[in-house]
Amino acid sequence: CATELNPQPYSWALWMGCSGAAPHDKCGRVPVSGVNLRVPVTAPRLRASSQSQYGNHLDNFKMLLVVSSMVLLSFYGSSTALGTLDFSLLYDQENNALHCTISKAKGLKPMDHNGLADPYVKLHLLPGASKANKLRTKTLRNTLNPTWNETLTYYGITDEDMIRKTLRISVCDEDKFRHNEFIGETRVPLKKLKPNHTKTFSICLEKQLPVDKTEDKSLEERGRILISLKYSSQKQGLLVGIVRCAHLAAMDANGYSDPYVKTYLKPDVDKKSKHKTAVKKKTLNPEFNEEFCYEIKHGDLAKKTLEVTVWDYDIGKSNDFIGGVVLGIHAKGERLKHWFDCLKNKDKRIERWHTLTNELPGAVLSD
Ligand SMILES: [Ca+2]
Ligand SMILES: [Ca+2]
Ligand SMILES: [Ca+2]
Repeated sequence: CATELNPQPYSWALWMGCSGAAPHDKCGRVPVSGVNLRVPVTAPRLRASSQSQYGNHLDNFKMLLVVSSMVLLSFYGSSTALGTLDFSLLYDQENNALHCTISKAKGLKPMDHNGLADPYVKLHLLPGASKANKLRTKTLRNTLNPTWNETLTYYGITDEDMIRKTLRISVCDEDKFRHNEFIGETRVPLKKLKPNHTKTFSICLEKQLPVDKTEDKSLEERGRILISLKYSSQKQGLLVGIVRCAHLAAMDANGYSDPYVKTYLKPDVDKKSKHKTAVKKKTLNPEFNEEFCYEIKHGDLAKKTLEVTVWDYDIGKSNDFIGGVVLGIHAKGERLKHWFDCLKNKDKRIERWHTLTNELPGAVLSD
């Protein structure tokens, strides 16, 4: 391609365009030993008028090549040699599950003195990064080309999550005596996925991306809860089912919680609406399968809100609040829709996943 150069536009873009055959892999890396500057062998065809002008152009061109190659080396040599990652994602809509299969990484950046690393992959759902929504693979020792073939699953993923959330996948190096080190990451907005359709990715890891400043930090996710609602005309009441929770935040030093769930139907004038499930010991994914009945006329239900909170039972000190959710006509999104669908469909049991957050607007929390 060098012979086709015109003397005037010796620009960066032209050089880049011309360097299509230059050695670089799909991550844009230029192997240091293989840097091959394509200085034109044949003189460019010139319309220029004088020999001295031509000489100047050639000097400028050589200078530009040298500068370009230095820029290229420092840019690609350091920043993108982080490695590649292969994974696939599947949103199982019916079961509200997001399956993330981490296959393998290649050419990871060496992180340890022996020129190798001990890589593992960490997943986060953004916004709302917290311990509760973090999943990780096992660590593979002393390798830059790890094969995990591990499937990590998020349960309780709603269609709303699929529109709103981004999956952050990062590769880190485990260290015994120091903090684990970040190697590289990638982010997938979940709206890119079609329900029930596996999508395969093969990406180049990037440097840590800045956290989105618009992210709402006031509400932190603390896990998910599967709730069923049914207005029973036979019992003249609302049946609230606490089915199970997933990915709860750990509130004990052992990395687990001892969760139980409380429900209130508010306003609660005679303080009789409290119901409590049993405590499940040492788990972040408890199954409760308990149902409570609130006797209430169907017509009065629209004015009420259902407050559901999850707690960690502790011995010898007050229990820790894990997270909660409020359903009612003043709620938003899935929380409003679930309540509305229940009011509209008498005698039909409607089960939905909800996100638990660290705060409940307008609620006074007491254990
Ligand atoms: Ca290490
Ligand atoms: Ca605790
Ligand atoms: Ca506890």
